[in-house]
Amino acid sequence: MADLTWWRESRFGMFIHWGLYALPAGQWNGKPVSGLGEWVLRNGQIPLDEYEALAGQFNPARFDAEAWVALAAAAGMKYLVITAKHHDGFAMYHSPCNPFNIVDATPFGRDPMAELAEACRRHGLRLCFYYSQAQDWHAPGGAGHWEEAGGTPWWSQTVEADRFAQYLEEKVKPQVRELLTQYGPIGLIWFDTPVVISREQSESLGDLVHSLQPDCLVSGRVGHDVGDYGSLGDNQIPLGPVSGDWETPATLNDTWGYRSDDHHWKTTRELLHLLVELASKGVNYLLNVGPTALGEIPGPSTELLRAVGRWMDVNGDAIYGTSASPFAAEFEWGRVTVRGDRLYLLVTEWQPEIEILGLQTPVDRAWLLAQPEEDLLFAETHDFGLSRYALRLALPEAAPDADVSVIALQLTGPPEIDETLWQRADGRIVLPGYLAERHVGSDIDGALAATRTGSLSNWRDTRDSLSWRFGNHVAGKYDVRVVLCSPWQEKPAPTGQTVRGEVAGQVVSGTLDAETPVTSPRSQYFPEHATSLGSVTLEAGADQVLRLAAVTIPDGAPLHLAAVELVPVG
Ligand code: JFZ
Repeated sequence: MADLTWWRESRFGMFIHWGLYALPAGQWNGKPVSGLGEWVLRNGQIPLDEYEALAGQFNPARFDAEAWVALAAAAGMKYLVITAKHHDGFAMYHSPCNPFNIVDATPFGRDPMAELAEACRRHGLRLCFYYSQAQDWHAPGGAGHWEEAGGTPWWSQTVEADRFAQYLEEKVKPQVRELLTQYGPIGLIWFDTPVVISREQSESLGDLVHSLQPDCLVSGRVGHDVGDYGSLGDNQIPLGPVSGDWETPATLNDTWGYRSDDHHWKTTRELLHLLVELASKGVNYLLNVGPTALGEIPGPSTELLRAVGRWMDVNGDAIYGTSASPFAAEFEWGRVTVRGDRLYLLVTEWQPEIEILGLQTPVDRAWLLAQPEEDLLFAETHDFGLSRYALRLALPEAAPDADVSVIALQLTGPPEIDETLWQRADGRIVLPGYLAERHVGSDIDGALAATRTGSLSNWRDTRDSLSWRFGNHVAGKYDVRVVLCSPWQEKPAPTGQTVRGEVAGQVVSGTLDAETPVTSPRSQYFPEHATSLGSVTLEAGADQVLRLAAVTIPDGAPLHLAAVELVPVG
């Protein structure tokens, strides 16, 4: 097993999608080509010889490895993953085994990877390579190659098994060998889109990497869960903390490779929230830039990364080397990370006072990372009746950072946490899907499942049900709301299921719909909708139980549950 220490401690890396596709930049014959920039060959159905001819025009005279790596370093990124070969099959490095490469086929004639390797050494970043092992639209035998797909639709990724095996031996393995022998130590190989690859083939690629460089990591997208760590979906934020080692690749706008008409840039605030959100769930953030055909990282990307870097200069301690929040639930004021005896509170919603529930370890000292000399005032209380631990921190009037301000808490030892889901300071009781106890009464096939990303999905069988234990310190009337989340980026969750909730001897029920969007969903890419089932009246208690059963689940409309929430009424 490869050593993941450096990768875990890094938490933040730069992704670079750079290739011939930066020349058409999302256009072909003057017309925009829908979809991802680096997919222009396929999405634009460009004849191979015309695409090959782009190499003759590729001359990124402004390419400056030092500038790229200095930018990554200034942003606080610790590793850099660059497309050595994307699905178009073009090697962006000097590949002696295959002439379709930047040194042999372009007027540029330089090897950018050699220059990047040097710059990375100077700045102490790990150089890593993206390599499309299965899809290769240019090499005979590669998945998605025109001729291989002959007769089938142009987007098909089929290929005959023995031709694919030959391509693996003749192109992929020799090129992976080149990448791991020409540039010194490589941090990881980011394989992608395994599509047609067999388990055996994935394993043999992993073995090849480890045999050449035992410390080089292999990304999960090599296929069949063979990698050293997992890759979440693009831009994906898991609903809860993940176990194991995961990374989310993410874009600054909507495209990986350079696309001249994509101006949909995220804001610095959005980027910092993503970074913080992912760190609080124990996930690495691999943030992409798409340099132009001249070799420049677009201006808006540079500015955004510099802004993130300014935040990291002050607050990096709350990110590097930390682990996911040790708390079961999330807090309404922000997110948490931990390193040893120190908790970091990453406050996104600044307020005069914040409350942390469930921390049983005493606090020694609290301060803002932006003002390390000044102590913050805090009070620890323990309600013996309810056995509820609360830590309250008084915050200065002005947030030190408009986007995310970080409070460090030095504890007397590693944090010990009471896992009860406590009613929050804002009065809400939030019961996340991923923390539900599952009662599976159906055949295992149809059973509801918690996905690796923490959401509870694919609840298809009315014999299954859920329950949560929770505590509330305020007696009163609560509206019971069921929140569905999109199972996949931007597609709304199916609705029309009838569910029944039971708490403290009271029953509420209703049919779920998509009429009321949640204004602050747990993830900005996965829309959520809340349906009210009616209200219940609760005494205060530390041992409440809410059960959720499904009365009807229409065909094709499994439940994808983000949470059940009890919201105080009146
Ligand atoms: C792949 C590539 O096809 C794409 O061009 C880009 O390089 C991206 C980083 O990776 O696309 C994917 C692969 C997997 C998912 C989404 C897009 N996924 O699992 O969500």
